[in-house]
Amino acid sequence: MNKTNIVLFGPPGAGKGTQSAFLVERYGLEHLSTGDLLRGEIKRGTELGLRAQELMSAGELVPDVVVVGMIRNRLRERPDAKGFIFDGFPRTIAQAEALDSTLKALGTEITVMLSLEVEEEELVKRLLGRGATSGREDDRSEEVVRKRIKEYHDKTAPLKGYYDAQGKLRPIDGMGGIAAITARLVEAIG
Ligand code: B4P
Repeated sequence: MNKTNIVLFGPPGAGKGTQSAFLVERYGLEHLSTGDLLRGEIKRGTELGLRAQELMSAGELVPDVVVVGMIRNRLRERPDAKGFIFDGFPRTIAQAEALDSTLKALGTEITVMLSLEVEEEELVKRLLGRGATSGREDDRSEEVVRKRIKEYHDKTAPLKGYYDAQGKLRPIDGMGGIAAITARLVEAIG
């Protein structure tokens, strides 16, 4: 089956959530954000949410087994989707391998990884800016924001090599205005 499956990649604050909203509308794809799914669990006060909350507010990643399980369930629930935008997932090599094998079992694969490239000080500025109004605990303190960026460099950035080896990495300049960045993404999707 010919689905379009996009990994929208980048450090915290790179614009993954922001840009996903535009791409989902333009291409009619399903949006799968592990951050949003986890925040939903926290809001509902589930056991999983309680566990995730502590890690997220400390700027750490939630265990692979938790997020992989959530994504697998969503993929199986939507066999007729035109494709998916993965926003904030995968974040570790183990998650990427699990995603590849799940998609393979469903007869499809990742089409492209669009990697938003943004300078660190701009990330900190954006996240603290959101923290001033959003009530998101992990956006409030500079210490936690920098910890999230460090987690990204340690555990998540190596995924660029993983997708590059499959010929699927497309770096995108993520600096500048939101509309200009959307235009770059649309051009890369083609
Ligand atoms: P996420 O919810 O994925 O959040 P994020 O990476 O911090 O933000 P995102 O990149 O989507 O935000 P955006 O730039 O759009 O993760 C939160 C936490 O959940 C993680 O730290 C982790 O604990 C956990 N988690 C999630 N997925 C996981 C996984 N797979 N494995 C393990 N743990 C996981 O927006 C940021 C701000 O910038 C906004 O205010 C926006 O308006 C602004 N902005 C965007 N583009 C801009 C631009 N061009 N110019 C100016 N401002 C801009």
